[in-house]
Amino acid sequence: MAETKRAGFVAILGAPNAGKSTLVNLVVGSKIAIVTPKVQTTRARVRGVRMAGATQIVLVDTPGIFAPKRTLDRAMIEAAWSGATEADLVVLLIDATRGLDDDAMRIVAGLKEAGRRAIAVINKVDAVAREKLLPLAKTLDQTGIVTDVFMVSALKGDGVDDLVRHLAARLPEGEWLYPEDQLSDITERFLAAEVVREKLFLQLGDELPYAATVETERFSEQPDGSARIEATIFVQKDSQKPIVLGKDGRRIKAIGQAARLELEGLLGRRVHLFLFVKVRKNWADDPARFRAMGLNFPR
Ligand SMILES: Nc1nc2c(ncn2[C@@H]2O[C@H](COP(=O)(O)OP(=O)(O)OP(=O)(O)O)[C@@H](O)[C@H]2O)c(=O)[nH]1
Ligand SMILES: [Mg+2]
Repeated sequence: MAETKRAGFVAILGAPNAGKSTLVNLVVGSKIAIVTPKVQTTRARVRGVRMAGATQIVLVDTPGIFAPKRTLDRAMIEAAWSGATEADLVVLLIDATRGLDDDAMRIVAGLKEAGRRAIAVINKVDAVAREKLLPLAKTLDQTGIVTDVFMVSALKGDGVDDLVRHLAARLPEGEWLYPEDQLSDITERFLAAEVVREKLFLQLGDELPYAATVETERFSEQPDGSARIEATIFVQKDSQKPIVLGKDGRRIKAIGQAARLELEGLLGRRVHLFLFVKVRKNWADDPARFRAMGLNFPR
C-alpha cells in the first residue's frame, strides 16, 4: 500500500542572524534565500519545499524578529508573525552563541500570547562549547511553550536529518501543496534581486545595506538561451550612490560579477546582468517598494 500523503507549513522563527535562511536552504537542498553575516538580511517570507517520503514539508523562512524602529522593520516583523499564523508547526531557531537573549525572549512571549507551541532548534552548535548546550536546552524547556529541543549546525548539516524526520511525522495527512518537483514559491525575478542584494550586503559596511533595496526591472530570455536581467539598486541619499558605485565603478562591478556568477549557477543558464543605482529618498516609506519586496505596507 502506498504511504499516506502528508503536507504542511513549518514556519522558522528566530532572532536576526540565527541561521533561519541557512537552515531552509540546507533542508530544501538549494539556495532559495540569501544569507549574510549581517542581521536583517531576509526581508520577506519565502517558502521552500522538501519532500520526505510521502510527506511534503513547506518551510517558511521569515525575517528575524527584533524590536522594530522603521516602517520597514514593522513590515518585516509582521511578515514573520504571519508566517507563524499560517503554519502547522513553528520552529523557534535559537543561535547557540547568543542563547535566549532579548530578541529570542520576545519571540517566546509572542508565541505564548498567541497560544502556540514550538519546536526549539538550537543552531550553530559547531560554534559553542558542548557544556553550554544542555543548560540552554533546559532553559528552553522551561519556557513552557517548547515541545522538543533539537541541536543542529545548519552550516555543517549536523542534526538536520533528525529534525526533518521529526517535522515530517508531525504534519497532518493531506494532499501536497506544491508540485513534487517545485523547490520554492519565489520567482526568478525575485531571486535575481535578492542575489544582488546579498552581494551588496557582503560588499558594503554596516549602515548602507539597510538604506538599499533591489528590484528586478526586466527579465528576458534571449534567443541563445541566456537570461538578460536588469536590476536597480535604490538608495536613500545622494551621498550613498558613490559608495555603491565605488571608485571608478569598481564596487558595483564586483557586486554585479559576484551576482551574475551565482545566478548562472542557480538559474542553470548564462546570465547578462545590468545593474543601475538610483536615489529614491523615500523608498522606505513607499508602499510600491514594499510590494516589490513581497511585504505589506504597515498601516
Ligand atoms: N557557525 C555557524 N554559523 C552559522 C550556522 N548557521 C548559519 N550561520 C551563519 O550565521 C549567519 C546568518 O545566517 P542567516 O541564514 O542569514 O541567518 P538568518 O536567521 O536568516 O538571518 P536574518 O535573515 O538576518 O534574520 C551567516 O553568516 C551564516 O553563515 C551554523 O550552524 N554555524
Ligand atoms: Mg534570513
